[in-house]
Amino acid sequence: MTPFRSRYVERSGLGAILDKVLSGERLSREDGLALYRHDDLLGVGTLANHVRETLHGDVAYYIVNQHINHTNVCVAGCKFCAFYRTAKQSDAYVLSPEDVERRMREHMHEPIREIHMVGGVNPDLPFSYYLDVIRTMKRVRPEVHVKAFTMVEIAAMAENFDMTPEEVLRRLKEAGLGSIPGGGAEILTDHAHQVLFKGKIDHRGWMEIAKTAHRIGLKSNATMLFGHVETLEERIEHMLLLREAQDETHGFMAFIPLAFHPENTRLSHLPKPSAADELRNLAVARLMLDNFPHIKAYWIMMTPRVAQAGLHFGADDLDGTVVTEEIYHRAGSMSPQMIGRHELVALIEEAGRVPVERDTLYNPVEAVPRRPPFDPRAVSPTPVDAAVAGDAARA
Ligand code: V47
Repeated sequence: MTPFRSRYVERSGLGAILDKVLSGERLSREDGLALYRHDDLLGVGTLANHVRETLHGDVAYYIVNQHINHTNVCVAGCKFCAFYRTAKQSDAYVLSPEDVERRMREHMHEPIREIHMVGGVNPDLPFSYYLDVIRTMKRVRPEVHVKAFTMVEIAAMAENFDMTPEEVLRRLKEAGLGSIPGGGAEILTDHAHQVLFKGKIDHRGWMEIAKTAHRIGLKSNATMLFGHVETLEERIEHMLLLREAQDETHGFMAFIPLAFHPENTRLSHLPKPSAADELRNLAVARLMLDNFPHIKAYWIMMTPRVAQAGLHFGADDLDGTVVTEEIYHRAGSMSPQMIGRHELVALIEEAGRVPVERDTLYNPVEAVPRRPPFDPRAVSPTPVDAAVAGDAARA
């Protein structure tokens, strides 16, 4: 960290946490709470930015992907959700494998590397539906990585089809599943579970399935839905549970804080979290989750501009181009449904970072930076750093 920045962090009253960060000491529960309560957001952001730059230099990742929500029918009844419908409602839907194929074929001209598929807990679908949908996606685009079905959906499949979660995961993997998205975690505490989403698995169930997936070689992400009924203590508890699990499995790729969008939900009276709160959550996550390689500023949720600022508050990834997203748009998201690859690249460059297109597992697809790269000798090399350094040497 530059002397100017470390003086700034010290003067803002974060000297003790700065010392821990610089010496690589793990932050405690109390440190996490202090970061949430500290009144100087820029001080917290400067600390997080230091960790982010130590891990990733100036690189910011993006992916060209397509989101497909296969059904909005759901029996979980989560209070924060504007997306779900009961099977009898007129706008309830299920996409058949043929519908999924049609949606994919509309975008065959784009270099899509990932399909991100999540949906409701729909008890009317047979297990063969999930296998067919995955096989269809792999037939239409064999090179595409299928990141699909939350831990909650996996748990429901195990229960409905009388299988263990491991059996479900193994069979989905055999059909072509590549990894698991991070949804359904919400806030991993009993209080939040009771108040908001008692119709689905609690933190024990979510974590058990995440660990099982990791054990059989499926990586996953982890989200945190914040800004509703949870306390700051619960946000830290959520992160500590994830950090502990990651020490055990090393299977999480990215952490994604999701700000609650209240519109059209049963909690529509609540205010939407501020942009400052969104930035602070990225920063606290980057500092607390010292064993998570990536922190994602999900632009579709945060808006492109706030996500761009997030690249200086701990985030190293903006996620993807995202074609037709429904969960947040039903809940009042004002973001566009899709931005082109060039716009994503421009957003990253405008933020003073080096865009690197990645695949789902964070392997760089195209490691040629458009701006002069950061000094690779200043940080420990990641695969991307090494690729960037190699390109610079060849130029
Ligand atoms: O679990 C639902 C959230 C999640 C609302 O793994 C809401 O790369 C805000 O899994 N306001 C599903 N959030 C989305 C998801 C995801 C998204 C982006 C990236 C990845 C990844 C995964 O959406 C749900 C829930 O936490 N959600 N309703 C709402 N009104």
